[in-house]
Amino acid sequence: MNWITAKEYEDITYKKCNGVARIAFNRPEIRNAFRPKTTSELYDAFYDAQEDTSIGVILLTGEGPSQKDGGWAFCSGGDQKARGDQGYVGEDGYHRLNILEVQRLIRFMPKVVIAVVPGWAVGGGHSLHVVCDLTLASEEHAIFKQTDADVTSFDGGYGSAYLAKMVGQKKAREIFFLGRNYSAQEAYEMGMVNAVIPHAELESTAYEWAQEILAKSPTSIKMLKFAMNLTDDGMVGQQVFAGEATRLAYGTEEAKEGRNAFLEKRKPNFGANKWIP
Ligand code: S0N
Repeated sequence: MNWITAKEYEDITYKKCNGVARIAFNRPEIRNAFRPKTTSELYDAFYDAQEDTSIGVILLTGEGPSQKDGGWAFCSGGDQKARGDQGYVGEDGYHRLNILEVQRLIRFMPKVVIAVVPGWAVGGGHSLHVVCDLTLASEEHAIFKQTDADVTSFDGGYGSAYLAKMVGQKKAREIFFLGRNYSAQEAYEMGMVNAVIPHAELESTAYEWAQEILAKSPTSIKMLKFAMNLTDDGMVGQQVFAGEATRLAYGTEEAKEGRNAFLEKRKPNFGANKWIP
């Protein structure tokens, strides 16, 4: 793997290699907690990866270990030090919840996002792994935990309701109501982790999974992701799926005739066999 830095940021790292983008939280001393600046940077990097036609898979992970104590983290959620009396305060002084915009970008982007969890996935960090398409976890260091109910947060969308679809209602309520620690193996058995990987092989395995996906049909992968999202995303899910169907329809002879007829100020002739069953 020959990762090339795609853009320099303060709170995250962003690299690319052979069709794969790697976005990593880079505040290991505080278990990769995010502040409004972090989420703005995340949004920017994810948007770049979405728009880059050479990229098909994005790995979301956390840099580490902490120089202070050697601890590993994917992300420990909202930075409690950046949280004022009214919420998370950005450098501009405004209170923001823009991690939810990052969640939506991950959810709706026509590419596969893999959470690569090298350590703690906690609070809003846990919600992020839930919203990713796949999760790979470090056998030795990954720990999954929901502290929302300890610090008066409540991710009422993908982090909880979608989690319940993934692991079942009783288990999701246990995760949120008790806030216990779960190992990678326990998370795998619950159905919220795809594979438990020895820590030293985590990154290379994630890259291999990405390469396997990259060998598939991009259109199939995109339509499958949107189809699987659709039933849980309501009208927005339908809109995203139908938007891609429209894009495909534009490439047909029928669509070209519709456009040409309008431009030539004549009635369209869609041909004798227009109502294909
Ligand atoms: C991650 C935990 C379990 C790790 O424990 P461990 O290994 O014992 O390490 P510590 O000694 O506790 O931590 C090491 C250093 O890191 C700092 N630190 C850790 N996490 C954070 C954090 N989230 N914010 C700020 N600092 C953090 C520690 O303070 C320590 O530093 P020093 O040595 O200087 O003291 C454990 O650390 C832990 O439980 N962390 C807190 C987890 C947490 O409660 N996170 C917030 C949960 N809520 C959210 O994430 C909501 C986020 C959000 O924006 C959102 C999302 C969706 C919808 C709504 C919202 C909303 O805004 O509410």
